[in-house]
Amino acid sequence: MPEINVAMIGYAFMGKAHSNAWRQAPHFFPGPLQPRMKVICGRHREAAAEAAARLGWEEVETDWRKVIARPDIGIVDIVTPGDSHAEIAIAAAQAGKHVICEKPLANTLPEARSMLAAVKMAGVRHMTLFNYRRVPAMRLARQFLEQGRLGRLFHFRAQYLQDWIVDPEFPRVWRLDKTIAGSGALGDLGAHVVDICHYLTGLRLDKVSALLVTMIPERPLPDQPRRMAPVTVDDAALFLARAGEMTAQFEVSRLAPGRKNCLLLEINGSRGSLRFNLERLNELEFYDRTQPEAVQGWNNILVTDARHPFIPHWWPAGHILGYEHPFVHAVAEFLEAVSSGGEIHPDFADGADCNAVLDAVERSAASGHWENVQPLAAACS
Ligand code: SOE
Repeated sequence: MPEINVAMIGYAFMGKAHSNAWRQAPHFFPGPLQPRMKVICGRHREAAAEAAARLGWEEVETDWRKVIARPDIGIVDIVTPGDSHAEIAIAAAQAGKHVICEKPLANTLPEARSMLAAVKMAGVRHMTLFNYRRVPAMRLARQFLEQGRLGRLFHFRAQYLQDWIVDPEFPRVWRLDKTIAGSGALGDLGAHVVDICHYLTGLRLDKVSALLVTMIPERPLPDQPRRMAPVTVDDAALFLARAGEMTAQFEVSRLAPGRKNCLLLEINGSRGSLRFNLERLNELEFYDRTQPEAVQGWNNILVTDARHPFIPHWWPAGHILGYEHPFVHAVAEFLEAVSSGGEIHPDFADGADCNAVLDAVERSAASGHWENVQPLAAACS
């Protein structure tokens, strides 16, 4: 089977999730291309070497430019903080590499547009890794929506809540610094639910009215706990949106005690409704109004049967999946797209669509008015 060498730039939390995916994909989704975990890249050699040994990468490099210049590398997987996504992805595309990039695609809309233009110009395959699209229950939900089982769409409702920065003594880590992270809960959590809204409904959010709040404006520096530094991103974001006639509402926060990684969705249509909770990710709730009235009620579907998406590759019915599996699905489908030259979603256009919504949210929070989501530039279409 032909091999393709993969280089991963970055090695922290997402580096662990992606490394596991590269390792597992060929075992559970044997496909046309065998990925080889060739080189991992990080600025600090010792830490990168430790990650390489633990996560299973063959070589270590400290300069991503050297990685991209290597002719033996076929895929570049970017898991660094958002401030370096654009530079690395554009250089990788220009060097003819296929590119995977963690979400959000970029810290700003202009950067996202340049990234999209670069991959299109280079003719390489590209993917924004919104992992939740490949939770089996999410793909099943999408099938229901495509089949018209919800009818005319009225409302999309999403909350994504975490609690890891509730303590005011929690340090001002990079995710709380706008120059590195771009935004706070908005880009980190809001990006996921905006993308899921686009994915499930097939509609694009077109206008928003938003509020961004920072409740804990300064925190101790990680390496100097007696010195305080300003938090320059939002702790929480709330926004209303429209996609044509459908209304959408979003609440994302990292200040919600008890909510660990709680992504809740509800979609209401003329024929029924869907509900999903990421902390119960093997389940999808469906209310079908077309059933006889006497039996109408919420059905809780355990999405672990062989007829459900992705499941035949894993375990027998009822043997549940977890957080790491959607990353495996993403990598396996990306390898297929690289091999066939076919389309893969979410691509950089989907990533840029999401950035366009985040951009409108930031403008609306600043202006206090409804703001239109800018369409992607014609140059990118
Ligand atoms: C933030 O805590 C975070 O790790 C996000 O960055 C991920 O995208 C999300 O999947 C889980 O939460």
